[in-house]
Amino acid sequence: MPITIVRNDITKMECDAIVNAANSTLLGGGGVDGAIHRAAGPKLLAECRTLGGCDTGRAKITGGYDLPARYVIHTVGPIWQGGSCGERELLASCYRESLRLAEEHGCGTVAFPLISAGAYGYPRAEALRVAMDTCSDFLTEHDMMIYIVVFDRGSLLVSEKLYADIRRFVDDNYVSEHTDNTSRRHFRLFSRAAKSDSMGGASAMAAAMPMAAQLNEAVCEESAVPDGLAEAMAQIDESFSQMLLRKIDEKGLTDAQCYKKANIDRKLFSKIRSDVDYKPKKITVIAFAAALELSIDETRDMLMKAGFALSHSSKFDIIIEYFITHGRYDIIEINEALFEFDQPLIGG
Ligand code: AR6
Repeated sequence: MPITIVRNDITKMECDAIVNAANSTLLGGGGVDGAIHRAAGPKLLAECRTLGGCDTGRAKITGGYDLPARYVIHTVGPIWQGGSCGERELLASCYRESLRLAEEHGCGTVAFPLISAGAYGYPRAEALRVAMDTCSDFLTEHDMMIYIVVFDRGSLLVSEKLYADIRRFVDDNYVSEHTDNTSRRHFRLFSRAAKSDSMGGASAMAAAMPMAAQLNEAVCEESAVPDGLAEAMAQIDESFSQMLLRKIDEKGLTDAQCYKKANIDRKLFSKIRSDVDYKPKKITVIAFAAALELSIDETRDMLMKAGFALSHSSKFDIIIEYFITHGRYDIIEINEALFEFDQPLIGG
């Protein structure tokens, strides 16, 4: 997946480069800057001394020394002054300049902290939005894996209103399903089947397959190929891959427009394109459904082609349903919300 949000200490990230939220002296400080210098060791400071500082919105690169990362890219974010002093453009420039340096040094994976969102006071949700928008713009022209590393639980990463709306939607749907006895029985059966569905693993349907296979075996005892099976197989439905390619054409998108919008990398898309029976992960199907702006029925249909469903027994599914039924298809926004609710992110 080309861009993803993770919760981690950036000094532990095993990337080609990690980015440091530095100050203009480049001689170390508190926050993530202090953590990076501590983990990299004194040779990092020695190299930083040779760089002659750095302007706000610009970036410079050094070795990673004792860090798992090969390089540290030092960038200086703007100090938040209320938002009308060019902070957004300067912050976007930090991401752009860092990515440019990363590319010049052949980096395939880069991890950013939320620059300016600590001591420099940039509101977290807005800082995240600038990070996501700038990185995804960069990815429309370049191939790279970008991690946005969020360290602590602080203020919300999505707007309070959106958070409250989703919370209400989840509560309404989750509760109604669980107050009904019949549904509760269904839920138990479903969740047993779904135990192996780790979003990326076998689907609930696939998990239920052994039972279906046993039944089939009993039915088939007398003849190797039961009557009608060959005919039924000949009428097999359109596959996930076929449906995806058809929908891309119907929406008038190019393949690249679609997979980039879906936050899926080119290699994964090529695999799907070249294998008519490709079995995608659930998070991949949903990312394509959002990129193609499918209705909720079309989304269910596409999920079914891959052996998945949307259920009210899963918070992840309800959040996806919220965004699709509200016609909100921005993958960045969906992922920010999923992250906030501790759910897996969508994409490749
Ligand atoms: N891993 C990932 N993120 C971290 C870590 C970590 N180990 N530690 C903190 N953060 P800040 P700024 C997050 O203050 O706002 C320094 O003194 C933190 O929660 O480090 O750009 C410099 O020398 C926050 O979300 O950087 C400058 O003087 C984000 O990193 C000044 O602070 C950035 O917080 C720069 O301020």
